[in-house]
Amino acid sequence: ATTTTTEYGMNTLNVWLLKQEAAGTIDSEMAIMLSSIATACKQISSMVTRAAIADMTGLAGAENVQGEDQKKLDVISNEVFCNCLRASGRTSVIASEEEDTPVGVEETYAGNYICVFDPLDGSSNIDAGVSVGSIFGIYSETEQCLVDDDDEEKLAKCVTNVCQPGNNLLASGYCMYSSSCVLVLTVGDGVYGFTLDPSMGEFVLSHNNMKIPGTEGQKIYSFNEGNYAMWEEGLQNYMTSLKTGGAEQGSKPYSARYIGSLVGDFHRTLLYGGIYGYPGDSKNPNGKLRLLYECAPMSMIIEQAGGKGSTGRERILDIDPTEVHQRVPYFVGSKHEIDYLESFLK
Ligand code: P6P
Repeated sequence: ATTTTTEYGMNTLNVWLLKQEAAGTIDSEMAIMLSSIATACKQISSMVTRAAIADMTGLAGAENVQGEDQKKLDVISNEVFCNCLRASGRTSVIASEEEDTPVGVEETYAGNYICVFDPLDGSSNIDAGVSVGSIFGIYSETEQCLVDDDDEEKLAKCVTNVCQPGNNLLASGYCMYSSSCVLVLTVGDGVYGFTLDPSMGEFVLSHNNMKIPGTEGQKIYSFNEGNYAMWEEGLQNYMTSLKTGGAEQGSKPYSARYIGSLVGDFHRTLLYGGIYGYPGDSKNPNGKLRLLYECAPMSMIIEQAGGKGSTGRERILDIDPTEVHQRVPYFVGSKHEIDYLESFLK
């Protein structure tokens, strides 16, 4: 008799990483980085799930560099990510949404990767139990940034020099903390999803070689339409066409789905198709989302899954950052949806 295991059931993240290393897709250094990030995500998942019980909801009483009120879990999630990356011994510099400037890892633990991340995106949803997520990107340290780690400005400049997504973003991913905890990542060879099995504390392969649906996908648009009045005219015309074009052409009109949490809205778009957007507007011409640790990593994933990530006028992965927390208008989703959107913004 032969034992049968489901194709995914026993493919834990660590087994998957060892297989990728054996196949030469990644080296052991990257395997250690991703395993360390997965450990951070497991810890954050546990804290998010128990937030209301462990008095982890509410404000931390401080603001981040973005001028946003930090939630308790923002601060703690950031510490968890930083600690796991330091312990990996493979990280040289950390750039986080929750850190004013990039942070060098002490020499003894330093490695050759720069890791950028938003440790807990969408945390304004935490108190309501709505899905939130962590987003990360891993760049190879092509310059010795650590030599400047006592000069904040030089270190930040080195990070933006190194973190050019189009040619130096080696891996990216997100972990969604929702009805299930799903870690989705790419190392440049397809997109893979791992669902946390709390009964054994392991991420297990659940979404093999993910591809975003094309025209066969669901007609879903995901925007905060509360900002409609501040949008440029081309975008307003685009939005109107989604709401009326379908009916006029006799086809099913679009559905609006907006969680207000990038990771949740992105994950649904990746699985079902459609478009998510956080446009610039008359108040914030560059929108709200950050290039380095939100739009670039998410755009690497969507392109590896056959979709597109755009500012509406430019491919996200063609943009070289000029400062760590810079914002860009962001549209992401099925290729035909982004192409249609861009046709209104010419
Ligand atoms: P708004 C969360 O704060 C976030 O950065 C993204 O996760 C989310 O998509 C967006 O902002 C929501 O912003 O202005 O619609 O509340």
